[in-house]
Amino acid sequence: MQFDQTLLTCLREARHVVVFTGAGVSAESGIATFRDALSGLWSRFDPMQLATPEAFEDDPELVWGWYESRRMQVLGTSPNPGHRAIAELAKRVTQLTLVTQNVDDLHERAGSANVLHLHGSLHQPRCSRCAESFQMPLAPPAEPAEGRRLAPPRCAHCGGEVRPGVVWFGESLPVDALEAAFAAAAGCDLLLSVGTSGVVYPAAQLPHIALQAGAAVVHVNPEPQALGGGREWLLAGPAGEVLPALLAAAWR
Ligand code: BJW
Ligand code: ZN
Repeated sequence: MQFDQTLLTCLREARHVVVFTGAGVSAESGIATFRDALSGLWSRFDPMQLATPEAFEDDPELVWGWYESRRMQVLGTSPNPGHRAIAELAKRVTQLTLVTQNVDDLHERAGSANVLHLHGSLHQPRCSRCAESFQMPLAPPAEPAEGRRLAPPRCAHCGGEVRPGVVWFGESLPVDALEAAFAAAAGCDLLLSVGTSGVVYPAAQLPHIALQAGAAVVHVNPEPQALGGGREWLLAGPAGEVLPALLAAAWR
């Protein structure tokens, strides 16, 4: 794989790198991206419709069942070379801030620390009424026979329904994580945007903030991306191939 020399120098010399990831970084671990059509028993449903507070209010068993099946899928898979290359990059540069939109824990399992999760986590459910966190058993019950519906557990504190600890459309992002991510983007030398369609706000602002602050922005994505100018690059390909090759080329 060939890389632009200016880009390699930028990466090697960057004091602060921000890595901003989306569902594409977990695709090679077998986790479908958010905008891929759902498969199997879930193929009748639209994730845009399920990932809302209204959907949970209308049909908590359907929504809880969907999130439990996704949590099971994540527990059954492993980080891929893309996640591992990001953890490795943190050892090579002075400062690295990892910001993810993903609700899985594959970055952490690849060895990344202090990951800023903008859209929450599949693994931190909480009470929908009093917000008390809920401890999920590591090996939860298998999906029910019909494969979809599962009654959410009840909060030990107030009896309310437990909900997934993720950020749904129309909900606020965690303020501390969002502020830290914005500050990192505004202060970095280079932002690597990996495997995101960049259509969900406010997270999608991060590459723009970095560009406006004069940083270089590098997109890693197999699909074409609109590029703004000389300090923006596309490395076309899957993250699990591009990122290890990029590190090998920059620190050969
Ligand atoms: C590979 C690959 C490989 C494949 N290697 N790459 C207009 C302007 C601004 C905002 C809004 C607006 N209209 C509405 C809004 C608000 C809304 C929003 O942005 N909507 C847009 C759809 C327009 N935002 C919100 O509601 C947010 N809250 C908010 O703004 O609060 C204030 C407010 C309230 C009320 C009204 C207005 C404002 C909250 C957003 C929460 C998003 N949550 C989700 C669900 C989380 C739980 C769950 O997973 O179920 O987060 S939505 C979903 O999208 C998920 C993802 O994190 C997020 C981003 O998706 P991502 O990661 O980019 O995945 P994909 O599938 O889209 O893309 C995958 C990419 O990977 C593709 O490019 C592939 O090519 C690539 N790829 N294989 C590398 N191997
Ligand atoms: Zn409660």
